[in-house]
Amino acid sequence: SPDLITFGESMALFMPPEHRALERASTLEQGFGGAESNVAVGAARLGVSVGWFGALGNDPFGHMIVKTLRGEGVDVSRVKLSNEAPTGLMFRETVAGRLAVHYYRKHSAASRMRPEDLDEAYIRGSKLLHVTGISMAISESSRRTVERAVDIALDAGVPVSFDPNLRLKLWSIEAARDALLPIAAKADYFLPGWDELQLLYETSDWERVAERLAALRAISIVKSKGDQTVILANGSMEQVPFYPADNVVDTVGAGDGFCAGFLSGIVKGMTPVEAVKLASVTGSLAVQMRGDWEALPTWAVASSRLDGQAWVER
Ligand code: KDG
Repeated sequence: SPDLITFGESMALFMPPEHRALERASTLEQGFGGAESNVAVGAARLGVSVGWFGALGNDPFGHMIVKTLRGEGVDVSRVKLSNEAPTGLMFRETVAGRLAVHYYRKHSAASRMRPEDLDEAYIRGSKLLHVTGISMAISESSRRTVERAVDIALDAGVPVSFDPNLRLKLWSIEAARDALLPIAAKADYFLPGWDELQLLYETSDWERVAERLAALRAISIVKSKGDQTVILANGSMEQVPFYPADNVVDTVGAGDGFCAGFLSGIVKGMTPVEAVKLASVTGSLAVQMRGDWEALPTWAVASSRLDGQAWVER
């Protein structure tokens, strides 16, 4: 098995040319995204052995996704191409400066994922399993699939990483709390944002949130608290300032880029603080191109940023 394994729904992504609303666009740029496959691409570029799986439609979009991931060096040997249901779609536009995402993913192939579809040996043979709350939101069977995968990993002594990835377009905050908090309680690495924590724990009081996090067995990485990342582990707290992001073009994917850097650092044997520094570089680079994962750096680029090396332009 690859060292890092993740799974979830990836969707074809369509975006109008900049400054156009979808209603008025006559052409759309095609790409794809999905929180977990974004992480997989990021890890592969950093030189980590990584596998992503999920169900896609046996259709042009499913083929585009699986071929691109394979080309990025992600192991896609466990991907299922379904003849019964299509690849999910999403459309993204910026209206009056605000991002708007439109999902067409109900009854998609991924939403039909079932626990029985999991290749248990593949998970047991890995070194780290990464799951996110999006797969718990898209359907009941997909939620059970995440729960089962987490149990398979933990039973086999494989650490589990969990990004809640709260998407309130997909479910209510109450349903999200019921599903996400038990996984946060089981995980080894918990990677929420401060905005998500306030919703999950129903308070904006940092002290109270920090207490809840301290009660978890996980190392908690609060990805974004102001312009810092906060690491809570074994009763201690550390803060790592963000790596500066210039040329911000598209902020979607920053969190996944961060996770890709963090998990890659952990797989490479870094301490959590070192892994967060790498994550801060990868997250800051993720936002500099349109699309979720296109701008994620190779190891050569990320490590030169970490070392503060000057960039030789030509
Ligand atoms: O984190 C980015 C994801 O939100 C995006 O790629 C799409 O997976 C996605 C989702 O369900 O929102």
